[in-house]
Amino acid sequence: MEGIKSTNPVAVGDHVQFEVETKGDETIGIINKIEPRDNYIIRKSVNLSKQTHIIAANVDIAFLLITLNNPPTFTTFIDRFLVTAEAYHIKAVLLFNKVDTYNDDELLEIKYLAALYREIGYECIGISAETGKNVEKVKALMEEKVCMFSGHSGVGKSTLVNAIEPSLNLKTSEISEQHKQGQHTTTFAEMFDLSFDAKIIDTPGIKGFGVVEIEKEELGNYFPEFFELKEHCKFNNCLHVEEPQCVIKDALEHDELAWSRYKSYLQILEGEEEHFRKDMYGKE
Ligand SMILES: Nc1nc2c(ncn2[C@@H]2O[C@H](COP(=O)(O)OP(=O)(O)O)[C@@H](O)[C@H]2O)c(=O)[nH]1
Ligand SMILES: [Mg+2]
Ligand SMILES: [Zn+2]
Repeated sequence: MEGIKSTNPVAVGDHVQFEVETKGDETIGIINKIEPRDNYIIRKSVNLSKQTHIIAANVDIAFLLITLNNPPTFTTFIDRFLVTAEAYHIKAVLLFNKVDTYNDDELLEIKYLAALYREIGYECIGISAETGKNVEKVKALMEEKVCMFSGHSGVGKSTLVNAIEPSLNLKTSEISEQHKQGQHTTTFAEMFDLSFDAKIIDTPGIKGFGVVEIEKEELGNYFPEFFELKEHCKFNNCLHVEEPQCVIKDALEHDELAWSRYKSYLQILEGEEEHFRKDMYGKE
């Protein structure tokens, strides 16, 4: 990997070339080439600060499960997830789960949020992992893809995965049990083949998907609706904060952009790095 010092040369999701060798009655595969990765998700190694750990590679689609309450998912968390997905070049889809539990006001709030994110270009689906509502739509998006499911603890990831593939039931609970008991904080990911030509990468303990270092000047590029406008800012390196003749701030004033998105942008820009890390890589 160019420019990346990784503690693990091969990650879940890697495409490799290998040879098979037989010694006595033992057969082993020897990897001699890792194909270039479309993308990869990293975390900082706990001990070696300069090193990174590749959690997974070649992820096609990352779903974020969102609930309004029980537990609450704040827009800042959603936006950080989306920024990370953009930076990693992974397609992100928002799943508003537990729609069976919401009252009319809450359903309106979901509609508002879904409209906000659809406008930017993100696919949004209201689902119920419990009743099965729109689970078929999720499955349709997963076909032929390597998928990840993220979201706070309790949003319904396991329930959804079980609804998608009931035979995984035992496995997922076993994995999380193992992790609760494990002494090591090391996270390892596993890939599961589903019956309908899709794969799930399970990354226990990761609410979002890893961390990504973003330069201040780059950050606006990962808010697609800002990126679209920014060429019209007076300064081509405009950070959309104090600069005069900033198209992003004009658009906000005219309610053409969402303030919640700008708030998230400022938070990340102002470098609540620690907070960011805890958010995106908190232990469940
Ligand atoms: N009513 C309702 N409850 C749900 C839904 N999805 C998950 N739950 C419940 O939410 C709780 C947490 O779900 P779980 O799948 O363990 O969440 P995880 O921590 O993200 O894996 C469980 O009690 C589930 O039964 C849903 O769509 N509707
Ligand atoms: Mg779970
Ligand atoms: Zn600007």
